[in-house]
Amino acid sequence: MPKTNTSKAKADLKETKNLTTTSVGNGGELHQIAGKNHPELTTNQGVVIADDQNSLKTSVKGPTLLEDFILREKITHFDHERIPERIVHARGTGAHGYFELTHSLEKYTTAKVLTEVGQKTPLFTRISTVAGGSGSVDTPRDVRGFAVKLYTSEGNWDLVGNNIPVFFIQDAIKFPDLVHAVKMEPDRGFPQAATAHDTFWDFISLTPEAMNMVMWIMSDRTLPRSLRMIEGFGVHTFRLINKKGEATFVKFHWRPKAGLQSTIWDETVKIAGADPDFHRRDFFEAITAGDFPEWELAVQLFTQEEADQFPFDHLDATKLIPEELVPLTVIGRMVLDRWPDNFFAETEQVAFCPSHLVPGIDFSNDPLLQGRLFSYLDTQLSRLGSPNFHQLPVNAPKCPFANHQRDGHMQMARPTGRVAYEPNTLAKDAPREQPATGFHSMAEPVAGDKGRIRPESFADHYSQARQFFASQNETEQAHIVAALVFELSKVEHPHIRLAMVGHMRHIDEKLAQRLAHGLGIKELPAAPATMVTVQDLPVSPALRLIDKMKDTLAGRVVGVLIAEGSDAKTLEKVKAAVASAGAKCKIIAPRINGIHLSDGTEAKVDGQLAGSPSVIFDAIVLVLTDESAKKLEGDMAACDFVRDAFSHLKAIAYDAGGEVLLNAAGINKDDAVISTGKLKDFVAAAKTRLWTREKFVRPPL
Ligand code: HDE
Repeated sequence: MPKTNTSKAKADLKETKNLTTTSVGNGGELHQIAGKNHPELTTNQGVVIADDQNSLKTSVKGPTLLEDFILREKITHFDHERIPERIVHARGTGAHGYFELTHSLEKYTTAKVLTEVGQKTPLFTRISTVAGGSGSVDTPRDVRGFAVKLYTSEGNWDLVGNNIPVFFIQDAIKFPDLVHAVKMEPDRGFPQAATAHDTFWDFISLTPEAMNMVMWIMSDRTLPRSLRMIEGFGVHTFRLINKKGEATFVKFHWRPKAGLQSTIWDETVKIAGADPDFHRRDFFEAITAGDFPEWELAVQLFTQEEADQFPFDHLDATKLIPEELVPLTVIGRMVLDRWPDNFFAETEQVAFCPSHLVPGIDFSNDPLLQGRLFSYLDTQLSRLGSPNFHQLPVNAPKCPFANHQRDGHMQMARPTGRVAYEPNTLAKDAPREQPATGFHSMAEPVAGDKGRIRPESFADHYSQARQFFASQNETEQAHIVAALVFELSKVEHPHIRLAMVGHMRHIDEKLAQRLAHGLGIKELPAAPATMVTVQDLPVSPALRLIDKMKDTLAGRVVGVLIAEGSDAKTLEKVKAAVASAGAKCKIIAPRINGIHLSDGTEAKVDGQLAGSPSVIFDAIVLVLTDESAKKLEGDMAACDFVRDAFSHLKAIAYDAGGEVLLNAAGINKDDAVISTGKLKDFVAAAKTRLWTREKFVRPPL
């Protein structure tokens, strides 16, 4: 080792020694460096730690001693930091908030959370993807889980739904098969978080009941722009029970105040690389900035008699009830206004169970729901390792709770007294059942033969899928076709592709033809036999996505590309115009520091160009000098910034220098490529995507 290095090593060692010898818990040098009087660092047994930098060794270069209980405690705890991730919905983002009732459902239910207008019920919401592991990206094509735990005054009510109102299967017994088919293939361990592979489509092609859901997942509903911009659905039919014990069926809908907003597939794929945490970061930034995500809670209410008239079974989770048939009534709002203090303690340990409900709400006989009532409690036991998971702060009810359950792993409660049973005469203050106010299941008469039976009324697998596709506009239909072509082109087995084209013939003959064309299949396969005739249900505009996008820029982000010498005044005007529309600008430049504007001031840059592609913005602005634009012409990151924004149908504003870059990137101006002289027009264009541009950048299949 050269002499200088040796002396440096010695100096380092000395420095470390100095620090550690003086860093004892009662205010040593380290604490002085930090400049604060920190609390003492201790072991889990409360012993103050003198040195948290070095393990205990026999001598300065000797082996580490087993005796080092401080090291062993720290490492052992670390080794056990992970708990089993959720088998599905492992990747999720959560936040605290409240539900405020604005319209009483007193006529239908006794549940206070749905009858006490103005009451704010605290809640925790977790939104997730389904297929990927907890470390997977935020933006695969996937259903989003939408789970809400309401800490009501009568106990916890978990409404564990999805952002799509229907599901793949009708009976819980098929769930493990569905999940095994969609997850990474077991022999190779890939693909992660993707449906575009053989086992998924093999299973689907043999499961006609999944076809309605297939239409939904191939639509842009599975490519949300933000978790703030998705709907949530309880999916199953539930029941409300009123004072008289009368039941009314209910479906729950969460509708985002920000409206729906999705990304374009090519954009989604690029976002995954640009920012794997795109949704979590967006949620975090919005909530911590005070721009709280908000949803309306709406219900569809109907009676058994009305349900008997529906052209499908309301207990079949592969079907929805069109809003045109049973309109939605808005009854309240959910606001998420607090980011968790600790991701693991709250978002990871939160344990949702559809079986958690409160008096006045009841299950229906949906066989999928019935299976879920078992599964979630079971999964929490394995994931959280103890029947006491309800004692974790994020899971504990906020109303009083007491019973005679005792002991078990990680028991945190310290019940007193000798009585842990009921009835009893020995403890006057022991908890007792409450026949009048306690939870009652609806007294539903049940008759029939026991058996593994599926109702005939569940047999129509195609009509609602057909209705969904027919209800989409031209762009939405084109995206569904493109998604199917993309997914099935990844499938290696031709017979699976053929089978899927066959199913599509029941949904829409033209769709089947376009799909066959996109897959290079010359002859259309026969459509599979059906048990019932496929119906032509009326078109339902409420099933569209683009129509549910809001004409607003609020809560969105505009990326502004600047470089050396960019015009300070134009930049100010852009910022003001975007801010007055309720959105924010992020300033992007070739360097994070040292970019000077025309007035000589140094610009505050939010992102470096290569690491901030336009896919992470809703619209872009180019504020450049001719000179800097010329330099950027040779930088593919700059050209892609512009080209991707154009290809993803976004609005682009440009000044004179920006125009140089536009030309270099080969952009033909259209209605959404607008001069910075017309910022009002730009803001209007940025509120939506220029759908008419799509045929020029992505010819429909
Ligand atoms: Fe789930 N599901 N699921 N699911 N599900 C789980 O529970 C299950 C279904 C949903 O953020 C698991 O805690 C079965 C429909 C969400 O923590 C597990 C069946 C809907 C979440 C489970 C279904 C959902 C889960 C895995 C068929 C929409 C995440 C970890 C009968 C209405 C909740 C866990 C969170 C999670 C089982 C079908 C939504 C294994 C057996 C339908 C949002 O218990």
